[in-house]
Amino acid sequence: MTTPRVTFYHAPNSRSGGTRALLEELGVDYDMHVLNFRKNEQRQPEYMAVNPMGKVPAIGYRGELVTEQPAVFIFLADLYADKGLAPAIDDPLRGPYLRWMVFYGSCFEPALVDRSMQREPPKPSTCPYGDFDTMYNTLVAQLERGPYMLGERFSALDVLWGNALHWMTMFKLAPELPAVRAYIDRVISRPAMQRAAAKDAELAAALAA
Ligand SMILES: N[C@@H](CCC(=O)N[C@@H](CS)C(=O)NCC(=O)O)C(=O)O
Repeated sequence: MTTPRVTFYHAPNSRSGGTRALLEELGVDYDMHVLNFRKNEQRQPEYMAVNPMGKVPAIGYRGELVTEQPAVFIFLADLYADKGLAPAIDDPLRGPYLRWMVFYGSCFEPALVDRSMQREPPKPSTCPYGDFDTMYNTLVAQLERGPYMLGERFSALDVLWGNALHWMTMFKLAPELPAVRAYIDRVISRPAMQRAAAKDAELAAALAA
């Protein structure tokens, strides 16, 4: 049976860029619904009816909606399991895979947002990510085991983290340690990542014109 196509809700130069890169790595066909942030299309009734958060990425599949980057990544990599970007449930790497997917949304993003807003986080024992240095050192220690988040195995995790660290170090929100830089370069130099970046730059230019 062929897998039904997903609808991908996307805006260039946004968090949905990572999902575009993942779809490119998977090499699957999909329908793309582009939202022009310059025109605030993500906040218009048509899209708010799709995703009441008014945010991307979002995936429509068989009448259901998937949002939140880690969920979107887990969903797509499992949907196209034959592409080999997600360890299966009985693979010992499945637990670490889920750990680092969820770490992204529950620890890394909140820590980066607090840092970018120069907001004082709660004390480490009540803060979801402890404190910034502990969160980041834990992540970097995993990267140092390399070459990928799961060691020798490249997975959807690397698309998520490679892309996020690329942007966050560029904005100077995440320290560009040597292991982090090497990891980013390893991931973003992949042909699919390069293709996704080029397509997104083209799309951004077309929307800006
Ligand atoms: N928690 C969401 C955050 C998504 C998000 O903040 N997306 C931004 C793009 S960088 C967005 O759609 N912003 C448009 C808006 O809020 O109007 C996720 O991880 O997917």
